[in-house]
Amino acid sequence: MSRVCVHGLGYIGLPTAAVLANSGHEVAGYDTDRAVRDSVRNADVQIDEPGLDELLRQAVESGRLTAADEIAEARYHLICVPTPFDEETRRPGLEYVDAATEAVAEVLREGDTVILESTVPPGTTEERVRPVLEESGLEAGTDFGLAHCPETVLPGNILAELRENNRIVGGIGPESTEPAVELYDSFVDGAIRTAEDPTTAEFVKLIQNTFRDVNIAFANETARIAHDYDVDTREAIDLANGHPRVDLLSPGPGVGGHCLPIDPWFLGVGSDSLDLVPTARRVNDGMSAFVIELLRELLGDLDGAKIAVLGAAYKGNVDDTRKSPGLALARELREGPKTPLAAADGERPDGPRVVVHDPHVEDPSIELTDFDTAVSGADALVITADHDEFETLDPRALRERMSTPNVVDTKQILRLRRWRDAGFSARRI
Ligand code: SAJ
Repeated sequence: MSRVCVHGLGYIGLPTAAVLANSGHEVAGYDTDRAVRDSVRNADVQIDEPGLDELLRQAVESGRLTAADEIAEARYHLICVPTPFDEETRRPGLEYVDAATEAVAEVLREGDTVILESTVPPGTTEERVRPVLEESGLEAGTDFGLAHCPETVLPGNILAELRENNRIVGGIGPESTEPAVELYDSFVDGAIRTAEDPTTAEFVKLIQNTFRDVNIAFANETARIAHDYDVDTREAIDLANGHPRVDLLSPGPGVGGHCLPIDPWFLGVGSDSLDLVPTARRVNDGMSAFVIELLRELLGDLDGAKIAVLGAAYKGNVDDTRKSPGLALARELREGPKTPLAAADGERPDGPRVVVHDPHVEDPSIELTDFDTAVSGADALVITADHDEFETLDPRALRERMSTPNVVDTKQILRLRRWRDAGFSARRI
Protein backbone atom coordinates (compact mmCIF):
# COMPACT_ATOMS: atom_id res chain seq x y z
CA MET A 1 0.00 0.00 0.00
CA SER A 2 1.33 3.42 -0.89
CA ARG A 3 1.14 7.02 0.11
CA VAL A 4 -0.86 8.89 -2.52
CA CYS A 5 -1.40 12.62 -2.82
CA VAL A 6 -4.56 13.51 -4.78
CA HIS A 7 -4.50 17.05 -6.18
CA GLY A 8 -8.00 18.50 -6.69
CA LEU A 9 -10.94 17.20 -4.63
CA GLY A 10 -13.80 17.69 -7.07
CA TYR A 11 -16.10 15.31 -8.93
CA ILE A 12 -13.21 13.02 -9.85
CA GLY A 13 -10.49 13.64 -7.27
CA LEU A 14 -12.69 13.23 -4.20
CA PRO A 15 -14.28 9.87 -5.06
CA THR A 16 -10.91 8.62 -6.31
CA ALA A 17 -9.23 9.66 -3.06
CA ALA A 18 -11.97 7.93 -1.04
CA VAL A 19 -11.78 4.72 -3.09
CA LEU A 20 -7.96 4.66 -2.81
CA ALA A 21 -8.18 5.13 0.96
CA ASN A 22 -10.78 2.40 1.31
CA SER A 23 -8.50 0.12 -0.73
CA GLY A 24 -5.84 0.53 1.95
CA HIS A 25 -3.69 3.39 0.62
CA GLU A 26 -2.68 6.28 2.80
CA VAL A 27 -4.18 9.25 0.98
CA ALA A 28 -3.58 12.96 1.39
CA GLY A 29 -6.17 15.00 -0.48
CA TYR A 30 -5.22 18.53 -1.42
CA ASP A 31 -7.43 21.25 -2.84
CA THR A 32 -6.52 24.90 -3.23
CA ASP A 33 -9.97 25.79 -1.84
CA ARG A 34 -9.84 25.76 1.95
CA ALA A 35 -13.61 25.23 2.23
CA VAL A 36 -13.30 22.04 0.18
CA ARG A 37 -10.49 20.79 2.43
CA ASP A 38 -12.61 21.51 5.51
CA SER A 39 -15.65 19.73 4.09
CA VAL A 40 -13.52 16.65 3.34
CA ARG A 41 -12.06 16.79 6.85
CA ASN A 42 -15.61 16.78 8.22
CA ALA A 43 -16.68 14.12 5.71
CA ASP A 44 -19.38 16.57 4.67
CA VAL A 45 -19.53 16.24 0.92
CA GLN A 46 -21.23 18.86 -1.26
CA ILE A 47 -21.55 16.63 -4.33
CA ASP A 48 -24.84 14.88 -5.14
CA GLU A 49 -23.40 11.48 -6.05
CA PRO A 50 -25.01 8.22 -4.88
CA GLY A 51 -22.93 6.45 -2.21
CA LEU A 52 -20.24 9.13 -1.97
CA ASP A 53 -21.27 10.35 1.51
CA GLU A 54 -20.87 6.91 3.02
CA LEU A 55 -17.65 6.12 1.18
CA LEU A 56 -16.08 9.40 2.24
CA ARG A 57 -17.14 8.94 5.85
CA GLN A 58 -15.53 5.48 5.94
CA ALA A 59 -12.33 6.80 4.37
CA VAL A 60 -12.04 9.72 6.79
CA GLU A 61 -13.01 7.71 9.90
CA SER A 62 -10.45 5.03 9.04
CA GLY A 63 -7.79 7.76 9.16
CA ARG A 64 -6.52 6.73 5.73
CA LEU A 65 -7.89 9.83 3.99
CA THR A 66 -6.79 13.18 5.31
CA ALA A 67 -7.25 16.64 3.86
CA ALA A 68 -3.81 18.22 3.58
CA ASP A 69 -3.22 21.97 3.93
CA GLU A 70 0.15 21.62 2.22
CA ILE A 71 1.28 19.36 -0.60
CA ALA A 72 3.41 16.66 0.89
CA GLU A 73 5.81 14.05 -0.43
CA ALA A 74 4.10 10.93 -1.72
CA ARG A 75 4.91 7.82 -3.71
CA TYR A 76 2.15 8.78 -6.16
CA HIS A 77 0.79 12.18 -7.15
CA LEU A 78 -2.58 12.04 -8.87
CA ILE A 79 -3.58 15.29 -10.57
CA CYS A 80 -7.38 15.58 -10.89
CA VAL A 81 -7.85 19.32 -11.33
CA PRO A 82 -10.36 20.98 -13.70
CA THR A 83 -9.44 22.26 -17.14
CA PRO A 84 -12.05 25.00 -17.62
CA PHE A 85 -13.18 25.75 -21.14
CA ASP A 86 -12.92 29.20 -22.67
CA GLU A 87 -16.01 29.68 -24.85
CA GLU A 88 -14.39 32.45 -26.92
CA THR A 89 -11.15 30.71 -27.86
CA ARG A 90 -12.61 27.20 -27.55
CA ARG A 91 -9.50 26.20 -25.70
CA PRO A 92 -9.04 24.68 -22.28
CA GLY A 93 -7.54 26.67 -19.45
CA LEU A 94 -4.54 24.73 -18.21
CA GLU A 95 -3.75 27.02 -15.29
CA TYR A 96 -4.87 24.50 -12.65
CA VAL A 97 -2.82 21.76 -14.28
CA ASP A 98 0.17 24.13 -14.35
CA ALA A 99 -0.26 25.10 -10.69
CA ALA A 100 -0.60 21.48 -9.55
CA THR A 101 2.44 20.48 -11.62
CA GLU A 102 4.55 23.26 -10.11
CA ALA A 103 3.46 22.20 -6.62
CA VAL A 104 4.38 18.56 -7.32
CA ALA A 105 7.78 19.60 -8.71
CA GLU A 106 8.59 21.10 -5.27
CA VAL A 107 8.18 17.78 -3.46
CA LEU A 108 9.08 15.29 -6.20
CA ARG A 109 11.58 12.58 -5.24
CA GLU A 110 13.36 9.87 -7.17
CA GLY A 111 11.07 6.85 -7.51
CA ASP A 112 7.81 8.80 -7.32
CA THR A 113 5.14 8.59 -10.02
CA VAL A 114 3.01 11.48 -11.23
CA ILE A 115 -0.26 10.69 -12.99
CA LEU A 116 -2.37 13.30 -14.75
CA GLU A 117 -6.08 12.35 -14.89
CA SER A 118 -7.49 15.73 -15.96
CA THR A 119 -8.82 15.92 -19.51
CA VAL A 120 -6.27 17.82 -21.62
CA PRO A 121 -5.37 18.38 -25.29
CA PRO A 122 -3.10 15.70 -26.73
CA GLY A 123 0.54 16.42 -25.92
CA THR A 124 -0.06 18.19 -22.59
CA THR A 125 1.60 15.59 -20.34
CA GLU A 126 4.74 15.36 -22.43
CA GLU A 127 5.08 18.93 -23.61
CA ARG A 128 3.70 20.94 -20.71
CA VAL A 129 3.80 18.86 -17.53
CA ARG A 130 7.07 17.03 -18.12
CA PRO A 131 9.38 20.06 -18.48
CA VAL A 132 8.06 21.65 -15.28
CA LEU A 133 8.56 18.44 -13.29
CA GLU A 134 12.04 18.05 -14.75
CA GLU A 135 12.99 21.45 -13.35
CA SER A 136 13.42 19.42 -10.16
CA GLY A 137 16.59 18.04 -11.75
CA LEU A 138 15.01 14.58 -12.10
CA GLU A 139 14.26 12.97 -15.46
CA ALA A 140 10.86 11.56 -16.43
CA GLY A 141 10.85 7.88 -17.35
CA THR A 142 14.16 7.36 -15.58
CA ASP A 143 14.19 9.02 -12.16
CA PHE A 144 10.45 9.41 -11.74
CA GLY A 145 7.34 8.11 -13.48
CA LEU A 146 5.01 10.32 -15.49
CA ALA A 147 1.79 9.02 -17.05
CA HIS A 148 -1.62 10.09 -18.25
CA CYS A 149 -4.59 8.00 -17.17
CA PRO A 150 -7.86 9.63 -18.20
CA GLU A 151 -10.83 9.35 -15.90
CA THR A 152 -13.87 7.82 -17.55
CA VAL A 153 -16.55 7.79 -14.85
CA LEU A 154 -20.14 8.75 -15.50
CA PRO A 155 -21.58 11.30 -13.05
CA GLY A 156 -24.44 9.58 -11.22
CA ASN A 157 -22.61 6.24 -11.31
CA ILE A 158 -19.11 7.34 -10.32
CA LEU A 159 -18.41 4.88 -7.55
CA ALA A 160 -19.29 1.77 -9.53
CA GLU A 161 -17.46 3.03 -12.62
CA LEU A 162 -14.29 3.92 -10.70
CA ARG A 163 -13.92 0.26 -9.91
CA GLU A 164 -15.47 -1.38 -12.93
CA ASN A 165 -14.39 0.70 -15.93
CA ASN A 166 -11.42 -0.25 -18.03
CA ARG A 167 -8.53 2.20 -17.70
CA ILE A 168 -5.93 3.35 -20.18
CA VAL A 169 -2.48 4.21 -18.90
CA GLY A 170 0.04 5.94 -21.16
CA GLY A 171 3.39 6.55 -19.52
CA ILE A 172 6.78 7.86 -20.56
CA GLY A 173 8.46 4.47 -20.86
CA PRO A 174 7.95 1.38 -18.69
CA GLU A 175 9.39 3.13 -15.62
CA SER A 176 6.31 5.33 -15.73
CA THR A 177 3.66 2.92 -17.00
CA GLU A 178 4.39 0.01 -14.67
CA PRO A 179 4.01 1.81 -11.32
CA ALA A 180 0.93 3.64 -12.62
CA VAL A 181 -0.67 0.34 -13.68
CA GLU A 182 0.17 -1.08 -10.26
CA LEU A 183 -1.72 1.74 -8.52
CA TYR A 184 -4.86 1.30 -10.64
CA ASP A 185 -4.62 -2.46 -10.27
CA SER A 186 -5.05 -2.00 -6.52
CA PHE A 187 -8.64 -0.70 -6.88
CA VAL A 188 -9.86 -1.27 -10.46
CA ASP A 189 -11.70 -4.48 -11.39
CA GLY A 190 -11.87 -3.56 -15.10
CA ALA A 191 -9.01 -4.17 -17.54
CA ILE A 192 -6.05 -1.82 -17.42
CA ARG A 193 -4.70 -1.30 -20.90
CA THR A 194 -1.52 0.51 -21.70
CA ALA A 195 -1.07 3.10 -24.43
CA GLU A 196 2.16 3.73 -26.29
CA ASP A 197 2.64 7.13 -24.63
CA PRO A 198 0.72 9.81 -22.68
CA THR A 199 -0.36 11.60 -25.86
CA THR A 200 -2.16 8.48 -27.12
CA ALA A 201 -3.98 8.14 -23.78
CA GLU A 202 -5.00 11.83 -23.92
CA PHE A 203 -6.22 11.41 -27.49
CA VAL A 204 -8.23 8.27 -26.68
CA LYS A 205 -10.12 10.04 -23.90
CA LEU A 206 -11.09 12.85 -26.27
CA ILE A 207 -12.26 10.59 -29.07
CA GLN A 208 -14.40 8.62 -26.61
CA ASN A 209 -16.36 11.70 -25.59
CA THR A 210 -16.40 13.04 -29.15
CA PHE A 211 -17.75 9.71 -30.40
CA ARG A 212 -20.65 10.08 -28.00
CA ASP A 213 -21.27 13.73 -28.85
CA VAL A 214 -21.27 13.07 -32.60
CA ASN A 215 -23.58 10.10 -32.19
CA ILE A 216 -26.01 12.07 -30.04
CA ALA A 217 -25.95 14.73 -32.77
CA PHE A 218 -27.11 12.12 -35.27
CA ALA A 219 -29.91 11.09 -32.91
CA ASN A 220 -30.88 14.75 -32.51
CA GLU A 221 -30.84 15.37 -36.24
CA THR A 222 -32.87 12.19 -36.71
CA ALA A 223 -35.48 13.64 -34.34
CA ARG A 224 -35.72 16.82 -36.40
CA ILE A 225 -36.00 14.93 -39.69
CA ALA A 226 -38.57 12.52 -38.21
CA HIS A 227 -40.61 15.50 -37.08
CA ASP A 228 -40.69 16.81 -40.67
CA TYR A 229 -42.08 13.44 -41.82
CA ASP A 230 -44.47 13.20 -38.86
CA VAL A 231 -42.71 10.02 -37.78
CA ASP A 232 -42.42 9.17 -34.07
CA THR A 233 -38.67 9.43 -33.45
CA ARG A 234 -38.52 7.08 -30.51
CA GLU A 235 -40.46 4.37 -32.26
CA ALA A 236 -38.25 4.76 -35.34
CA ILE A 237 -35.03 4.62 -33.29
CA ASP A 238 -36.25 1.62 -31.35
CA LEU A 239 -37.05 -0.23 -34.57
CA ALA A 240 -33.78 0.83 -36.22
CA ASN A 241 -31.81 -0.44 -33.23
CA GLY A 242 -33.19 -3.92 -33.83
CA HIS A 243 -30.56 -4.23 -36.57
CA PRO A 244 -27.44 -6.00 -35.26
CA ARG A 245 -25.08 -3.23 -36.38
CA VAL A 246 -27.19 -0.16 -35.62
CA ASP A 247 -27.26 1.50 -32.22
CA LEU A 248 -28.61 5.04 -32.24
CA LEU A 249 -28.40 7.03 -29.02
CA SER A 250 -31.25 9.07 -27.57
CA PRO A 251 -32.22 12.50 -28.84
CA GLY A 252 -32.86 15.17 -26.25
CA PRO A 253 -32.83 18.88 -25.42
CA GLY A 254 -29.11 19.19 -26.21
CA VAL A 255 -25.89 17.88 -24.76
CA GLY A 256 -24.74 19.21 -21.42
CA GLY A 257 -22.16 18.53 -18.75
CA HIS A 258 -18.53 19.44 -18.52
CA CYS A 259 -17.30 16.76 -20.94
CA LEU A 260 -19.25 16.05 -24.11
CA PRO A 261 -19.89 19.66 -25.20
CA ILE A 262 -16.27 20.62 -24.48
CA ASP A 263 -13.87 17.78 -25.11
CA PRO A 264 -14.45 17.71 -28.89
CA TRP A 265 -12.91 21.19 -29.08
CA PHE A 266 -9.77 19.96 -27.28
CA LEU A 267 -9.12 17.81 -30.34
CA GLY A 268 -8.85 20.99 -32.40
CA VAL A 269 -6.06 22.53 -30.31
CA GLY A 270 -3.34 20.88 -32.38
CA SER A 271 -5.26 19.80 -35.50
CA ASP A 272 -6.98 21.55 -38.43
CA SER A 273 -8.74 18.36 -39.53
CA LEU A 274 -12.01 18.74 -37.62
CA ASP A 275 -15.07 18.92 -39.88
CA LEU A 276 -17.82 16.57 -38.70
CA VAL A 277 -17.00 17.33 -35.06
CA PRO A 278 -17.88 21.07 -35.06
CA THR A 279 -20.98 20.34 -37.15
CA ALA A 280 -22.15 17.86 -34.52
CA ARG A 281 -21.57 20.46 -31.82
CA ARG A 282 -23.74 22.92 -33.75
CA VAL A 283 -26.52 20.34 -34.18
CA ASN A 284 -26.53 19.57 -30.45
CA ASP A 285 -26.46 23.24 -29.46
CA GLY A 286 -29.38 23.85 -31.83
CA MET A 287 -31.77 21.61 -29.91
CA SER A 288 -33.12 24.48 -27.76
CA ALA A 289 -34.43 26.04 -30.96
CA PHE A 290 -36.17 22.77 -31.82
CA VAL A 291 -37.81 22.57 -28.38
CA ILE A 292 -39.05 26.15 -28.86
CA GLU A 293 -40.47 25.11 -32.25
CA LEU A 294 -42.41 22.31 -30.49
CA LEU A 295 -43.68 24.78 -27.90
CA ARG A 296 -44.88 27.08 -30.68
CA GLU A 297 -46.77 24.18 -32.26
CA LEU A 298 -48.60 23.69 -28.97
CA LEU A 299 -49.09 27.29 -27.87
CA GLY A 300 -48.87 29.35 -31.03
CA ASP A 301 -47.43 32.66 -29.93
CA LEU A 302 -45.23 32.26 -26.84
CA ASP A 303 -45.36 35.90 -25.81
CA GLY A 304 -46.97 36.28 -22.40
CA ALA A 305 -47.18 32.50 -21.84
CA LYS A 306 -45.84 30.96 -18.64
CA ILE A 307 -43.43 28.12 -19.38
CA ALA A 308 -42.14 25.86 -16.63
CA VAL A 309 -38.81 24.22 -17.47
CA LEU A 310 -38.40 21.13 -15.31
CA GLY A 311 -34.69 20.32 -15.08
CA ALA A 312 -31.72 22.61 -14.50
CA ALA A 313 -29.24 19.75 -14.11
CA TYR A 314 -27.51 18.64 -17.29
CA LYS A 315 -28.99 15.16 -16.95
CA GLY A 316 -31.12 13.03 -14.66
CA ASN A 317 -30.52 12.54 -10.93
CA VAL A 318 -27.42 14.74 -10.69
CA ASP A 319 -27.09 18.27 -9.30
CA ASP A 320 -24.54 19.44 -11.86
CA THR A 321 -25.78 22.35 -13.99
CA ARG A 322 -22.72 22.88 -16.14
CA LYS A 323 -23.79 23.54 -19.73
CA SER A 324 -27.30 22.50 -18.80
CA PRO A 325 -29.67 22.17 -21.79
CA GLY A 326 -32.59 23.15 -19.50
CA LEU A 327 -30.91 26.40 -18.52
CA ALA A 328 -29.89 27.05 -22.14
CA LEU A 329 -33.53 26.60 -23.17
CA ALA A 330 -34.75 28.95 -20.42
CA ARG A 331 -32.21 31.58 -21.55
CA GLU A 332 -33.18 31.25 -25.19
CA LEU A 333 -36.89 31.48 -24.37
CA ARG A 334 -36.28 34.61 -22.33
CA GLU A 335 -33.75 36.34 -24.54
CA GLY A 336 -34.37 34.97 -28.02
CA PRO A 337 -31.76 33.11 -30.06
CA LYS A 338 -28.20 34.29 -29.91
CA THR A 339 -27.14 34.87 -33.48
CA PRO A 340 -24.08 36.78 -34.62
CA LEU A 341 -26.33 39.35 -36.32
CA ALA A 342 -28.81 39.89 -33.52
CA ALA A 343 -27.09 39.26 -30.22
CA ALA A 344 -29.79 39.25 -27.58
CA ASP A 345 -29.24 41.46 -24.59
CA GLY A 346 -31.42 40.45 -21.70
CA GLU A 347 -34.98 39.42 -21.17
CA ARG A 348 -37.55 40.63 -23.66
CA PRO A 349 -40.35 42.38 -21.80
CA ASP A 350 -43.01 40.91 -24.10
CA GLY A 351 -41.56 37.39 -24.25
CA PRO A 352 -42.74 34.31 -22.35
CA ARG A 353 -42.46 34.11 -18.57
CA VAL A 354 -40.03 31.31 -17.92
CA VAL A 355 -39.56 29.56 -14.59
CA VAL A 356 -37.16 26.73 -13.84
CA HIS A 357 -37.56 24.02 -11.22
CA ASP A 358 -35.12 21.29 -10.24
CA PRO A 359 -35.41 19.15 -7.10
CA HIS A 360 -31.72 18.16 -7.27
CA VAL A 361 -30.16 21.58 -7.66
CA GLU A 362 -29.44 23.99 -4.85
CA ASP A 363 -27.37 26.80 -6.24
CA PRO A 364 -27.93 30.37 -5.14
CA SER A 365 -26.50 31.69 -8.42
CA ILE A 366 -29.34 30.05 -10.40
CA GLU A 367 -32.85 31.38 -10.15
CA LEU A 368 -35.02 28.37 -9.38
CA THR A 369 -38.64 28.09 -8.33
CA ASP A 370 -40.27 25.52 -6.10
CA PHE A 371 -42.47 22.98 -7.87
CA ASP A 372 -45.83 24.46 -6.85
CA THR A 373 -44.92 27.97 -7.97
CA ALA A 374 -43.44 26.60 -11.20
CA VAL A 375 -46.52 24.68 -12.32
CA SER A 376 -49.30 26.87 -11.02
CA GLY A 377 -50.81 28.88 -13.85
CA ALA A 378 -48.28 27.47 -16.35
CA ASP A 379 -49.20 27.16 -20.02
CA ALA A 380 -46.63 24.46 -20.72
CA LEU A 381 -44.25 22.14 -18.92
CA VAL A 382 -40.97 21.16 -20.57
CA ILE A 383 -39.09 18.19 -19.13
CA THR A 384 -35.36 18.77 -19.69
CA ALA A 385 -33.79 16.33 -17.22
CA ASP A 386 -34.77 12.73 -16.58
CA HIS A 387 -34.96 12.98 -12.81
CA ASP A 388 -36.87 10.17 -11.08
CA GLU A 389 -39.16 12.78 -9.49
CA PHE A 390 -40.51 13.83 -12.89
CA GLU A 391 -41.35 10.32 -14.05
CA THR A 392 -44.09 10.01 -11.46
CA LEU A 393 -45.78 13.37 -12.06
CA ASP A 394 -49.54 13.08 -12.01
CA PRO A 395 -51.06 14.73 -15.11
CA ARG A 396 -54.60 14.86 -13.69
CA ALA A 397 -53.48 16.79 -10.63
CA LEU A 398 -51.29 19.06 -12.75
CA ARG A 399 -54.06 19.87 -15.22
CA GLU A 400 -56.05 21.46 -12.38
CA ARG A 401 -53.16 23.71 -11.42
CA MET A 402 -51.99 24.80 -14.87
CA SER A 403 -53.51 27.47 -17.00
CA THR A 404 -53.32 25.44 -20.21
CA PRO A 405 -52.36 21.74 -20.15
CA ASN A 406 -49.38 21.43 -22.52
CA VAL A 407 -46.27 19.35 -22.09
CA VAL A 408 -43.06 18.77 -24.04
CA ASP A 409 -41.05 15.75 -22.92
CA THR A 410 -37.52 16.01 -24.29
CA LYS A 411 -36.26 13.00 -22.32
CA GLN A 412 -38.99 10.46 -22.97
CA ILE A 413 -39.76 9.82 -19.34
CA LEU A 414 -43.52 10.49 -19.39
CA ARG A 415 -46.13 8.05 -20.59
CA LEU A 416 -47.67 10.51 -23.01
CA ARG A 417 -50.82 8.48 -23.58
CA ARG A 418 -51.64 8.96 -19.91
CA TRP A 419 -51.01 12.70 -20.22
CA ARG A 420 -53.17 12.96 -23.34
CA ASP A 421 -55.92 10.98 -21.62
CA ALA A 422 -55.74 13.53 -18.81
CA GLY A 423 -56.40 16.31 -21.32
CA PHE A 424 -52.87 17.43 -22.14
CA SER A 425 -51.59 18.39 -25.57
CA ALA A 426 -48.18 16.78 -25.72
CA ARG A 427 -45.04 16.65 -27.82
CA ARG A 428 -41.88 14.70 -27.30
CA ILE A 429 -38.46 14.62 -28.90
N1 SAJ B 1 -27.27 12.54 -23.78
C1 SAJ B 1 -28.19 12.53 -24.81
N2 SAJ B 1 -28.46 11.35 -25.43
C2 SAJ B 1 -27.87 10.18 -25.06
C3 SAJ B 1 -26.92 10.20 -24.02
C4 SAJ B 1 -26.64 11.40 -23.39
O1 SAJ B 1 -28.76 13.58 -25.18
O2 SAJ B 1 -28.19 9.15 -25.67
C5 SAJ B 1 -26.94 13.81 -23.12
C6 SAJ B 1 -27.20 13.81 -21.60
O3 SAJ B 1 -28.56 14.08 -21.32
C7 SAJ B 1 -26.25 14.90 -21.13
C8 SAJ B 1 -25.06 14.73 -22.08
O4 SAJ B 1 -25.54 14.00 -23.20
O5 SAJ B 1 -26.80 16.19 -21.32
C9 SAJ B 1 -23.87 14.03 -21.48
O6 SAJ B 1 -24.30 12.94 -20.67
P1 SAJ B 1 -23.62 11.51 -20.66
O7 SAJ B 1 -24.34 10.72 -19.65
O8 SAJ B 1 -23.52 10.95 -22.01
O9 SAJ B 1 -22.10 11.79 -20.25
P2 SAJ B 1 -21.38 12.63 -19.10
O10 SAJ B 1 -21.00 13.97 -19.64
O11 SAJ B 1 -22.14 12.60 -17.83
O12 SAJ B 1 -20.05 11.75 -18.92
C10 SAJ B 1 -19.22 11.52 -20.05
C11 SAJ B 1 -18.98 10.00 -20.18
N3 SAJ B 1 -18.32 9.71 -21.44
C12 SAJ B 1 -18.76 8.72 -22.28
O13 SAJ B 1 -19.75 8.08 -22.04
C13 SAJ B 1 -17.93 8.45 -23.49
C14 SAJ B 1 -18.15 9.54 -18.99
O14 SAJ B 1 -17.80 8.17 -19.14
C15 SAJ B 1 -16.87 10.38 -18.89
O15 SAJ B 1 -16.07 9.99 -17.79
C16 SAJ B 1 -17.27 11.81 -18.69
O16 SAJ B 1 -18.01 12.23 -19.85
C17 SAJ B 1 -16.02 12.66 -18.53
O17 SAJ B 1 -15.69 13.02 -17.39
O18 SAJ B 1 -15.32 12.88 -19.53
